[in-house]
Amino acid sequence: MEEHAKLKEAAALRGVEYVRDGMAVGLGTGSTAEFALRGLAERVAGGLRIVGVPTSEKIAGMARDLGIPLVTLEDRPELDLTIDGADEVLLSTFDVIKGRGGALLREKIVALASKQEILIVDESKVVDRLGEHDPVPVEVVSFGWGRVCRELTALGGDPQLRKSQDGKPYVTDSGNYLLDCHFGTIDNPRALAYLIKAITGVVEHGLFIGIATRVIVAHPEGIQVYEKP
Ligand code: A5P
Repeated sequence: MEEHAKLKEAAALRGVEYVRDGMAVGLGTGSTAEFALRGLAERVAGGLRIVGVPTSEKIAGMARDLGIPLVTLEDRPELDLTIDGADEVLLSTFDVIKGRGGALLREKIVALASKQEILIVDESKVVDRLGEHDPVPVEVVSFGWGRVCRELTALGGDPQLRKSQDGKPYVTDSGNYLLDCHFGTIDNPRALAYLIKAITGVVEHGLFIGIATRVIVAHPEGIQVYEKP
């Protein structure tokens, strides 16, 4: 396994240690979250009794194949914890960008239903300012997406419609489009989050503000666990 993947796996397996018998667990999306899913499945095979709420159709399918029992948020409106990856993390505030994997809407709904949101990342995800490397993905209804683009441009976002490999617009699990917005470094993520959410046609965005409760960062030298500041 390449070094980067090893770090993702190390962070994921540390995250899985927080899962206890009887918990309802949000199952994140992305390559790091998939390592956590496999770690969780091993514990389930060993007798751990949990139920999971998946944040994407892909993770739901993997969880079923791995033997992790699934429920919906209607069955379990309050979850004990969620384990998920992230694209950029600001450790000073726990503000985060998520959504490169396209699952930000369900990820945010599940995170908000959870008492704890545990983020598992390799050190490359830790930034000094949000927006350093990654765009902010914005999920929008497909009808009139061009108009929303203009509003996001007015906010300085330089939105790009995300495309699938076949060149057609990428469609999320909830049937929406994604606009990847390149704001550059973001001075005030909370204010930007409000401004984006206020645009009619926006369903949700990838700025996760005040949601994460614990961040697990894997470095080549070892793991560091950060609690909400
Ligand atoms: C999925 O929509 C994203 O929010 C992921 O959590 C994020 O892209 C991290 O992905 P990796 O773990 O694959 O880096």
